[in-house]
Amino acid sequence: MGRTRLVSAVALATVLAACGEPEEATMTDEPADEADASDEAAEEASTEDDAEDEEPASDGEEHVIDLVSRGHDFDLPEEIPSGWVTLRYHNDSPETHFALLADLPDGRTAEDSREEVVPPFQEAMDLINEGEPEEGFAMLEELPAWSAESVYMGGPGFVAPGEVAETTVYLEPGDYQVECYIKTDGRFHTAHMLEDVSVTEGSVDVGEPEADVEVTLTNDGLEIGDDVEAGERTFAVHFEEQMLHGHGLGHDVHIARIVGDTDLDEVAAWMNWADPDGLEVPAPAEFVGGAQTMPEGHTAYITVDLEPGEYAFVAEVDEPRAKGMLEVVTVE
Ligand SMILES: [Cu+2]
Repeated sequence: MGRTRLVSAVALATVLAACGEPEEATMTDEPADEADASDEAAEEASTEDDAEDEEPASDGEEHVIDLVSRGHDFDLPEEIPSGWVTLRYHNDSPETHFALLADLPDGRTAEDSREEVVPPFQEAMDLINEGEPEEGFAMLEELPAWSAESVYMGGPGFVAPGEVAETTVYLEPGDYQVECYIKTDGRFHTAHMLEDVSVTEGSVDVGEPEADVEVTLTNDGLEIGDDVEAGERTFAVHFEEQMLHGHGLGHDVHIARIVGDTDLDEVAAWMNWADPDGLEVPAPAEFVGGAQTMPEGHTAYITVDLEPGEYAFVAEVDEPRAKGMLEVVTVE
């Protein structure tokens, strides 16, 4: 689970009072660090803009990094070059997973997260599962201050067993970690699915991908710009606005095939990790990828091979339907 503070709708007011601006809380909830983190985020956004200006449009070339899960694990390179990177995630395991990158504060590693961040989240979840949500959310007071300085920088969304998903993001050099916090029997996968990855200065000369369909995420919902045709399609996911939702995280988007027995109410309810049934395997739908949460102003690209049929585009937030963050698309 992430470094952003966990908050329930119940605990939201308390946590926000302690943490400052809600919009900033996805990047930092320590007032002393707010300015630094904001600057950093602004710098990242402007660097990305520069890169977009300077680099030629992609001529189909990609820099692909393969990630593989065979169980509760990640197999990936220790180092990847900065720039536009396509993360191709092979889920060779029997459970749904994802691969979320976080840019860690200087000097921090996945080991620090394992020791100081994962345990309070698991204890919180255990208490929520035991019917003690207030005590559970209180556990998140135990999170170390540095954890709030991590910045989620996207990555492949939910991927069903046996599927391969591709998500392209722009990565600045730095020390990152990759994690999955799906749950099995109430236990976050993060206990094992949490690895360091270093993004190095050696920038690769690959342009920004070209999209077939634009997807826009604002605080008012998700919008899909065009009709979607069957075949291999690339979606540009624009994080036009970002906010802290009731479960303590920003929004994102995941794509699920709707088949005969897919229950969209069940899919919507599954999107809240702080619910005992939320993010618990087996997933209620066959997910084929997505774009994990990023700060406002960033864009991620999802490339997916779509068969004709219906698909749900849904954000991993509490109450995605009420928030306009669950859209059904007919692919023809
Ligand atoms: Cu997982």
